[in-house]
Amino acid sequence: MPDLPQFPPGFRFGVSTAAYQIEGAVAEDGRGASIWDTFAHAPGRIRGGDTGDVACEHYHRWESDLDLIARLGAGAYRFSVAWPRIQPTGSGPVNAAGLDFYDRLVDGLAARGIDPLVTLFHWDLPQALQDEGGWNNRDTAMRFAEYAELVGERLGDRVKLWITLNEPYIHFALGHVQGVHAPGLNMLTDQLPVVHHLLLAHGLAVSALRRTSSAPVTLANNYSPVWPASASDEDQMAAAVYDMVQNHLFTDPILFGAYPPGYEFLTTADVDSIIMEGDLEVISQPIQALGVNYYNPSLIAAPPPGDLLPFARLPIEGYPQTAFDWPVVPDGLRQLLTGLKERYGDKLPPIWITESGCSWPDIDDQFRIDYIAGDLRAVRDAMDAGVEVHGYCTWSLLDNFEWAEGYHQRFGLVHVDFDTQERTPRRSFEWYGQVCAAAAPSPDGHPDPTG
Ligand code: IFM
Repeated sequence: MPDLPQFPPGFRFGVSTAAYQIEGAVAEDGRGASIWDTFAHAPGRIRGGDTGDVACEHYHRWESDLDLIARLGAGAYRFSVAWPRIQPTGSGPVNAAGLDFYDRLVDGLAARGIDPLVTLFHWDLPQALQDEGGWNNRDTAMRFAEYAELVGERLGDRVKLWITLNEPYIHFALGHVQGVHAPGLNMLTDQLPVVHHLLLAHGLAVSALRRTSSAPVTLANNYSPVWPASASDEDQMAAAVYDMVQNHLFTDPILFGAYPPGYEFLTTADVDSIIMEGDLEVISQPIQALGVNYYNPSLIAAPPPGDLLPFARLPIEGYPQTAFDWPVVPDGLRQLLTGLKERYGDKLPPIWITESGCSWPDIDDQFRIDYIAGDLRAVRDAMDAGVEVHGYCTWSLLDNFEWAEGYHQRFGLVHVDFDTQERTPRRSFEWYGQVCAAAAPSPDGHPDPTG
């Protein structure tokens, strides 16, 4: 093992990706359009005019990409299923070719001894559902449950961990409030329906997956420890609101069966017209793991006078910065993990770090090695403080389509030349391979991801 603390037997190391960011082949084999196809093709939305049309051509290169994961020696691969490949318009009969693709992928992983960890929604909502109101429409949650059932029926015998939603907070905040991600909305009031329907979709999908698979189910939230900018009442208050929205809004309803105090500011409507009787029971049914994505803390101050948001995010200075200008604060991961344990206590299921990584372009990327090592030490520190963590997936296997930043940010252990599609493992690939190789098997040899 490189210079890192030991992880307990059975702790898993993996890599993560997502469909729209790597697959390409957006018009092949019956795939329908997603909100990201529409958004990326709208002028001025994505840096450099990039789109996910081709991305890493993973749809065609999946076998050699799985060979790379096998060469890395990772025990788990987290990928997402593109809903518009399974149901091109988000409802109705299955598109067999789409489901067959993921079936082959899962079999390909099994053949290489890699556990599939499957995300059902990594932001690529079928455009036809957006045309009906998207997550603002309660019906989208029902459609998501049907989609989850279709995928569960087909892959449920082999998947090792289900992740219903990826980062609902980011999808909500960047896609529906700030408008810098698809679907590009700027909803400044009445945001609660989007939040609630995402949570309801999660809950209904848990039921669908329980009917079709015995694998554990979770969702992956992007958490960020919140640092108030000062001790002033105004900054403390703004920080508390921010903490509620980013860290509690998509977790309290699931683990406590109730929205966090203060959530009502998200709507001017009567909340009972949005949260129907029985919804919170559906949302709060047991999950067997909690997915944690971590990138950096948030420094929060009171907003400038007249601002529409109740908080302001300030830059964090005095730390190294990634190529994306994100501060590198590994101890933030320890803070957030111990904070989750403090808040949720016995209700907190075992944690999987479903993402952690950085944008760094060099092939000789000591920066990324240090970054991942820092986060792994933070995870180990949190475990020593009593937090149960079962696995760690780094973001990402490959350089890929980084949403509004197009191909300008490179998060991969493997460099991708987007002109030739040539893959070149970075130095971090070899290093992370040593981390994976040093993982101690569980006493029974091959653990269940939450076992
Ligand atoms: O690329 C994204 C991923 O899709 C979701 N989590 C954060 C990553 C880096 O921005």
